[in-house]
Amino acid sequence: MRERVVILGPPGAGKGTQCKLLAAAGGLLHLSTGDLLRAEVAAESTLGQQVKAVVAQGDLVGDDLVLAIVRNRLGMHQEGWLLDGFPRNSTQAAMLDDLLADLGQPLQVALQLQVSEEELVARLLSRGRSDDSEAVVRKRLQIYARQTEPINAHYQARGLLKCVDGLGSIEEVATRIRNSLDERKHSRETTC
Ligand code: B4P
Repeated sequence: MRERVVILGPPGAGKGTQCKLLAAAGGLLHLSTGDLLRAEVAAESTLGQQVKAVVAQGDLVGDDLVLAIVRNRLGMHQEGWLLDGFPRNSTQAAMLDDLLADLGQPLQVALQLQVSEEELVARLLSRGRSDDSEAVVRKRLQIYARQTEPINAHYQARGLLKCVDGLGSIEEVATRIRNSLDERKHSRETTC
């Protein structure tokens, strides 16, 4: 059976970086809501025009809009998948539970990448994306602490949460993630 995994963690934790590796190795769909929103902005679509300012300021895009994007993609894909950047708050977590129940595709693991704030700021400022100025990065970290981090408890209560140290080289982190997902197949123990 292919894996169905949510990757959680603050901005700059390396969710996108690690999902690309995992998806390539395991033949999984990598669904990044951030990438999909940036693609809409780049295409200057009607949707892109709506979300451009929101993303540039580091705020979260509306829940219904993001859910519509995820629903479309998952509905077309019955095999394994990695959700990167979604859910981002408790409303999106509840929406995802309902969507996966509708699709008959229960989540197997919510994997949280852990990185110190100092390292996150350094990574994001050196990446230099247009929403990576210091003020916007600090705002995104505050929104993460207020709205996204609390959803770890949602997954912990269901016995689905796994935590992985996101510090170290990209290859070291990838090995830790792989080991954590492999352990998961043999045990339902939550390790955070
Ligand atoms: P995202 O695209 O999700 O961006 P992110 O959290 O900044 O990136 P990520 O954690 O994936 O880090 P990455 O691998 O790139 O969100 C952007 C915006 O989109 C949000 O602010 C919001 O406006 C909107 N949005 C997205 N999803 C939404 C939702 N569900 N609801 C509402 N709004 C939503 O790594 C970062 C950097 O670190 C890279 O330069 C990378 O090379 C480097 N790096 C990675 N691993 C490293 C390692 N081990 N060591 C050193 N550097 C490393």
